[in-house]
Amino acid sequence: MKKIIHTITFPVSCILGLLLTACQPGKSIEPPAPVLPVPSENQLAWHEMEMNAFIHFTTNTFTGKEWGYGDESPSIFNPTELDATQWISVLKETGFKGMILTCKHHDGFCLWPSEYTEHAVKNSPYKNGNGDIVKDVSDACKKHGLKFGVYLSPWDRNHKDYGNPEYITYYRNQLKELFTGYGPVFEMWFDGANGGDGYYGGKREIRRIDRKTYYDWPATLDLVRAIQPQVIFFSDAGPDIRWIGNESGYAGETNWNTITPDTLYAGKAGIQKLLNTGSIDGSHWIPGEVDVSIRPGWFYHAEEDSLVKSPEQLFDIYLTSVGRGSVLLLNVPPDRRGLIHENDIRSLQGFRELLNEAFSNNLAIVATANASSYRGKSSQFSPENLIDGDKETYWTTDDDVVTGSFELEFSEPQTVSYVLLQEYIPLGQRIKSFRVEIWNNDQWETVSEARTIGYKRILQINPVKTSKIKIEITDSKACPVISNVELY
Ligand code: FUL
Repeated sequence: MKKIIHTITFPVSCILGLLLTACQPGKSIEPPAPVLPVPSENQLAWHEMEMNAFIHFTTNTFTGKEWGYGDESPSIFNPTELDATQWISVLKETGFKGMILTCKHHDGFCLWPSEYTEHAVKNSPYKNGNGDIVKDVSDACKKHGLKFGVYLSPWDRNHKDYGNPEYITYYRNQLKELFTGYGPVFEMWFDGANGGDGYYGGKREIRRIDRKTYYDWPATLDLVRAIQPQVIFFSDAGPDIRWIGNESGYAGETNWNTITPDTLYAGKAGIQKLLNTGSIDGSHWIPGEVDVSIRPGWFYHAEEDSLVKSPEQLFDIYLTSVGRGSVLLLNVPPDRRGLIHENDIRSLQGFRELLNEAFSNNLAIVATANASSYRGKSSQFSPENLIDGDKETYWTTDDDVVTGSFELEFSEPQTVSYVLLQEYIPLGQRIKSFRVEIWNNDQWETVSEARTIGYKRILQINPVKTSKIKIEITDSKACPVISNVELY
């Protein structure tokens, strides 16, 4: 009798407790509070693009220069086989989600028939002056489902008024043309190169501007936002996306999406390193974008045909950009015909094949997930969410738990070469350090250690056959929130 009372009373109180927690209306477990700052919806959409292309094309393509002086005659601009559909379909097939076109580079030549200047495609032999390359490209993007972005160089070595207030009106008028005439623009790229010598309407002199005040950026950005509120702005300093601090293709191994914009004034010592890593306590969400060219130069030069980056080099760049939580912006410059060169296409296709080979068989979906703990023991936050393929569900812990681990176990040992992790960044970037361990000879062995995850982290490990893998979170700003794990 005594025994029966014992077995009845103890479990009943337990079961009651569980039922009360699970069934009381309004008593479901609250999700974690966000760790500020967090990304805007437009920034989130940008993170999800992962790979975009840059297209550099202007008179430089025909002169062989990288920075045109501004005195190039429009008569030299004559791409005889230009086919924007070829550019965009190559990019689409090889996995790019958006592209950004140099509508005007530093030389001032406009790829659309701007009504505010004669230094434009309308005075070139291209389509007898009736061409509009911005339209061709934005239409091709719409047709193939790529997002379209605009680069309009603030520095203009052709314009007579550069350096004076009149130029700011000119620049803003051109932004109005581009933002009203060509459909939705996802990203606006403001180049940091500014001031110096140039043609400037025939004056051929050096003009310097005060980078902090000359452009009155807040008013310019307001003007663009009033036309297209969804656009995100790139510049060295943001406000929406920052430069990653180099043009070689790598984000910092530690890469915070947060940074304090006041520290970003150009010329400040150490700025490139700061841009490369962001800062753990940054006041704003300003993620880094990795811009790099498939060729040594940003513009096409025939003598660089043999120097196109190989598929393997592009794959490495993918790991150090997308694999470190950034977006890759890969420049693919059309040649003098107005086509993406065969060598570049071959490299892009090889790159796509390497990505497919490496990342098409996700072993995590056949694994079982367990964790050291999960928030309120609620299935809403359980480790199964790590491998359910739903980016909106996540594993997280109680508020006071900022370290902890989860394991993925296979029924049969599997060879793993890459570990891919994603934080649920709508609640902020939290994880400060973690390590990857594999089960080897009946014990855990550390195979990789890193600090940040962010939108996505891909760690390459020595290929190893193992029955289980553990991610040990060793430090976090608040309870860790991870939405996705993939193993390859
Ligand atoms: C730099 C420019 O000076 C280069 O020509 C190129 O456009 C690169 C993407 O940004 O600042």
